[in-house]
Amino acid sequence: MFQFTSLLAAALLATRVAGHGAVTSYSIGGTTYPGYTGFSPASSPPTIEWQWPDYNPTLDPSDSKVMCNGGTSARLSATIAAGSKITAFWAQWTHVPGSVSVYLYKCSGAFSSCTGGGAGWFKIDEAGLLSGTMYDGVWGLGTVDSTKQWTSTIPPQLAPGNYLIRHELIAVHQTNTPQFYAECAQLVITGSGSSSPTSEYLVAIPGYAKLSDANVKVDIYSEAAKTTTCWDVPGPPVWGGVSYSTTGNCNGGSTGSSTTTKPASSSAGVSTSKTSSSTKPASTSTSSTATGGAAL
Ligand SMILES: [Cu+2]
Repeated sequence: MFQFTSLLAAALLATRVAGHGAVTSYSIGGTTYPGYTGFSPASSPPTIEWQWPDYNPTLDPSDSKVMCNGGTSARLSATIAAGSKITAFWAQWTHVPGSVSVYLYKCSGAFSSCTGGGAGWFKIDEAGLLSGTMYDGVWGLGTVDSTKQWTSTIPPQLAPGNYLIRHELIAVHQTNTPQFYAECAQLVITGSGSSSPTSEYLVAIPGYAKLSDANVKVDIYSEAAKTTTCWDVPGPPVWGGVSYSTTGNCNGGSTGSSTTTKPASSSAGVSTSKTSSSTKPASTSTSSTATGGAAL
């Protein structure tokens, strides 16, 4: 018994160490951009990725670490054309139930002064419960587990500028204890687009989700989960996404949409001027910024 217990403890410890992960590199147009590889922050070699202190999950989305895993700034940036693909790589990952989300944040100026603060984050890609039930269905996070990578397309209509990109994995294998893993990198997005998301797509991180939210604190081993076939990925609805899947979302995100693919030319939520407010999804109940509506 003692031996079994010791082995179990050792196994659990190993799982704890090996079970986590973080984005460790990026690829754009065939060029690999090394990221940070962990546990010993170093300024050399410089990277495009904000250096994070450890692989450990953030357990409360109100923790500031949830934004970029505690990272601050980076010395480099990568250039990518709007409409192009970026792939993030995880050196290790083991969790299957949960989601992948990808966010952007437009810096108002230089990266050195870009903190990611305020309601400026918007989601461009996500994959949650793709089919089946929460108990034993197919999860977007399973793709990261099996391939150790995730590819997204920068919305082609997006206005150029300096942006942060944030890859967020939310692992829900632990009962009522979601684990958030997010890392950020610096992108110079080029192109001739002139669009940016309207306010209902913009969130502050932290602030975008609460631990008490029904879609955040979940028990995938409950009896109810065995018959639950949808789950809303935490955070705002996807803006300007290309070929992302809302299959398995209870409400197609929070937009009420049930489409599985949004065309690149979709005008939903697109704003080319600060006064545009006519394209809000019908189910959005938040008030406009003009009337003091609080950011999510
Ligand atoms: Cu883990």
